[in-house]
Amino acid sequence: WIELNDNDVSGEPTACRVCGGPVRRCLDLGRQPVSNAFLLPEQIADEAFFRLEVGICTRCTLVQQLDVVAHERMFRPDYPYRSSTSARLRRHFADVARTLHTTELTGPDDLVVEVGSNDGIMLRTLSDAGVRHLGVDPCVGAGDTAAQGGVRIRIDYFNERSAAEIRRTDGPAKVIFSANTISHIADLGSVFGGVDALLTADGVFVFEDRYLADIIAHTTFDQIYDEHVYLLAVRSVSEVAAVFGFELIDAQRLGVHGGSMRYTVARAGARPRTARVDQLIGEERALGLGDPATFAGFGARLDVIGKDLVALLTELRSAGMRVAGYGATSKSATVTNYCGIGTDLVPVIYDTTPEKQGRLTPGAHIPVESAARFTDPYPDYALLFAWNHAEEIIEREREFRDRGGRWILYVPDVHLL
Ligand code: DWN
Ligand code: ZN
Repeated sequence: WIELNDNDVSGEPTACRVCGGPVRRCLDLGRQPVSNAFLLPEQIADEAFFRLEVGICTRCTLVQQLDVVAHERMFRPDYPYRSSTSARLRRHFADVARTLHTTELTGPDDLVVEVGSNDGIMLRTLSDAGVRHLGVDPCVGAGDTAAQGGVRIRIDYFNERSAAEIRRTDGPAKVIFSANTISHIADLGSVFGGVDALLTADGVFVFEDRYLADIIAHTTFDQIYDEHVYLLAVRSVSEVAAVFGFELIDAQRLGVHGGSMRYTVARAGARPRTARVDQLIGEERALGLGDPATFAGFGARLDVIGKDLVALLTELRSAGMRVAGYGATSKSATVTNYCGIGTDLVPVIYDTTPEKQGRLTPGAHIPVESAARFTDPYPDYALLFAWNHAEEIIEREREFRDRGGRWILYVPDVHLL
């Protein structure tokens, strides 16, 4: 294996990436691979790793990784993740589209731009409704799928440059939307610079992301991997927006991905701020979210999960049980590599994504096979790495349990279903 060198990681910040305040290091998840770089066996020798460490800015409370993998290495043309594999997410984003349409995109010519539009899961609904739109995403494969679904796509990173070009060709955007992408962009100045270049005077920048309070409450430590440069919360988003001349005017909790938040940002002073923002900031203060000590407890809990999981898998192996993984998620990279789980404990992971099948998981090198083969024959135990889709997967695979199979979950603690 090779270490990412200085060209690939941006180095340990001595100061907050956004406000310049002091960053206190609080969590070390060790040597980790690029979480969506699924490999062919001949690529193992060139696999790159980085140190996954998290710190918190004691000034603006922004939780951030210390070493950041270059975005070109993570969001390559063949980036395999597809949002539309989940029925729940398809419903969620159709709802998002309808809400934006009825509340913000009310003019006949209003433009919506999505940052990180993936396979068009959200824009598809707005395209069908005849709304002017553009998806911006650097990943060609996902973009092609979106385009086939009738979504207008620009294969590109979103930043000041691309945003200014879009403004020239398409005019200003009434809404800039993004889901699970803003936390993936280390240079938040380039994001807000792009929003500044593209948004109308009274437009909104709406984005969803995993919520730090839920990550801490449920010890979902596997939400920490290379792509999640930031673990966002209401207070930190409010501070970040202010640094760039914007204001967080609303925040709304969401159930997806184990607990998320929808942030609505406007130009400073352009729109009234709801009472919900300050209320949530107060709740975060009470939870100690801005306090480095909170992460010490989190680190201790995740260590217990890791040890319990390895102990259970080892015990099952000794008992001659057949164990398989389900869902070759990005999150599974953190779990397998942090806990040292390889093919000896989990010989295969089943997944519905064709782009991942026939490849090996990053770092742990567990083969990924089609989810259609899960039944052939059923394992005795299935370790559910896609726990955020538990309801829909357990329902679809109900025959597994009917025949005596058991699901292993590891958040908020190791348990069987
Ligand atoms: O933020 C991110 C989120 C939104 O998506 C990205 N950084 C990357 C990605 O994270 P992830 O890989 O952890 O996402 P999921 O949604 O937990 O991935 C689910 C995986 O499980 C996919 O590979 C598809 C697979 N799957 C399956 O095999 N059967 C999913 C469903 C719903 C199924 O029924
Ligand atoms: Zn800061």
